[in-house]
Amino acid sequence: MATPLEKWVEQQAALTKPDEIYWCDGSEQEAHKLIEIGMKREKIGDHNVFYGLNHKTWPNAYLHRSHPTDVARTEQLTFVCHPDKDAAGPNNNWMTPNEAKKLLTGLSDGCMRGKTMYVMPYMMGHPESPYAKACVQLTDVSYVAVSMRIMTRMGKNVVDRIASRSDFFKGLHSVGDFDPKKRFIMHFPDEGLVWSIGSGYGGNALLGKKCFSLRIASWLGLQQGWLAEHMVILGVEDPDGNVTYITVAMPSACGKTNLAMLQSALPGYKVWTIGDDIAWLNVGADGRLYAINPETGLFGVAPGTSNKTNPNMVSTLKADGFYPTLFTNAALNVQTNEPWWEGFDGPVPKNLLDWQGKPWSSSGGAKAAHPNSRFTVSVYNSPTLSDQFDNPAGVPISAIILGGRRTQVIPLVTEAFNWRNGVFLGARTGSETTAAAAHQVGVLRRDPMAMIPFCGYNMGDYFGHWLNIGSMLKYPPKIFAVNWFRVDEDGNFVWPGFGENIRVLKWIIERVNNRIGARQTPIGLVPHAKDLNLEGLSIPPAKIDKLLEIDRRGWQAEMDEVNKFFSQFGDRMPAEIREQCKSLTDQLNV
Ligand code: OXD
Ligand code: MN
Repeated sequence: MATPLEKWVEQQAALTKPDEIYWCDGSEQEAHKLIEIGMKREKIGDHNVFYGLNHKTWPNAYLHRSHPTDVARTEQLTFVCHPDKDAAGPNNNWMTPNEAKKLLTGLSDGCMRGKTMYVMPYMMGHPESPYAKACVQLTDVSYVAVSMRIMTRMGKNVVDRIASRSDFFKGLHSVGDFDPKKRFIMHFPDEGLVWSIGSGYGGNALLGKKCFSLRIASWLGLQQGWLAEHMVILGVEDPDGNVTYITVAMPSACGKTNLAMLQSALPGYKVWTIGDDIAWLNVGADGRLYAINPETGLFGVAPGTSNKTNPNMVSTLKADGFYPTLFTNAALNVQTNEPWWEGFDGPVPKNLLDWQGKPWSSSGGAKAAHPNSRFTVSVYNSPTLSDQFDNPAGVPISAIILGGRRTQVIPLVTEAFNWRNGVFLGARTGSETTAAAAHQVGVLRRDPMAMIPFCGYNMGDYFGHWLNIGSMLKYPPKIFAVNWFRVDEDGNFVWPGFGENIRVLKWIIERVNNRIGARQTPIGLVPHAKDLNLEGLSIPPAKIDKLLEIDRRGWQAEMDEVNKFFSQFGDRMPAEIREQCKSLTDQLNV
């Protein structure tokens, strides 16, 4: 008799009508085969799905060019379909589940004709972890199948694990005909289902990532008492060999991957990578907060990545390890057959094809690599991989950092007074937008806990859930905000960032261990300049003071925006957060 999984696959095939159904086993041999298919048979527009790069300098690396209209997450086409609109909240696009399914059924009818349907069984999280989840995604493009093998633990064993159960998480994906008017990424949280059509790009198509591990998982976390967050997980080893585990929430393209693989500018410190994008946070039996990274790969922004900004990432990309490494919408150096992007090491190569495969010249002003061009690479190739990466229990978290990209107002680092004040600190976070999503770049938007595009339910309820998690913790982590992006009057970044960010992490660890004091201000605790190790940096003291000052005028304007943002959530905004907001506003106005 067919299992629920087999029946579900049959039903989706009856709708989408592929020529062939292929069950992935997740093996390396299979990845070779799928890449061959992508290089020879499957096409997107005029290009083959994969193009082989120079394997002497970039072992196992392939270039993928996406459809030119399909280069970033499309938040405006992403819906969370709870039966009740208020459950989705003003932070999500919403349709009733019935309406959404009717629309998608029409668009999906026959969408895989002439193609292969790949069936991908995968785990999010280590299979032995009590927090891991069994999932199955269907897709009609080899790029997504190969990417999912890098990003998740894909394998036949997941089918055995699901066996006759029907509570596995389901993802139906088709690139359709790439028509942006027929592109939708729909979530059905109560059914554990994601249905995505019309896009082959990252977060729209690799459904284990944003769709499942954040939007659906955040909803599961609300029901079950845990958190799914847009966070890096890292271990900072001090010169005595003690490792402190920290999570860091930042919006897309704000340097999370660089932070996760930071090469310390301070001698004796070392950063160990556990994750660069997603953390699932659970309350442990000992009353501490434990984090696992449900993913196994890094889907990072290529532009700006170099031996100067992130040497560990360059080593990861060039490692001859877990197969393969993919570049999406990078430029191509025709002479050497190597990928290239703005901000990479060395001079700009002479003969470049741009991200669409057309000859490129700097005189046109357009970038050669797409600003949101990406790499997809296994975390197992990273020289900084933590020995705790595969620990099914996760790592105990001592500090949570909630940050954003802010050229003005927000200090370099602020510590919340306690967990509940930390929830307010996260809730009031804003960030200037980047190319990771299809919208205008550089506009300030509120982005609480960097979750505005990813929270699968009403964000008012989300703040309440954070407060509840705090009550469940005997040893809550300390909560901080950071901002690496302040600029001076000439528009230059004041803080050097990258490997120098260890100086801020060091201050945070010292605060966690109650080794140093801090200055109390209405917005939180900020460092005494003397407690920041600035040895070897040439930033004038006046500029450091500026990074640590409380700009009262700026904060008053900030709180006006925060009040406006919070008011959208009406009564779903916890009274306690509203009160903290009022109290801070009053203090700033005296
Ligand atoms: C990502 C994103 O791809 O946040 O991680 O956009
Ligand atoms: Mn992300």
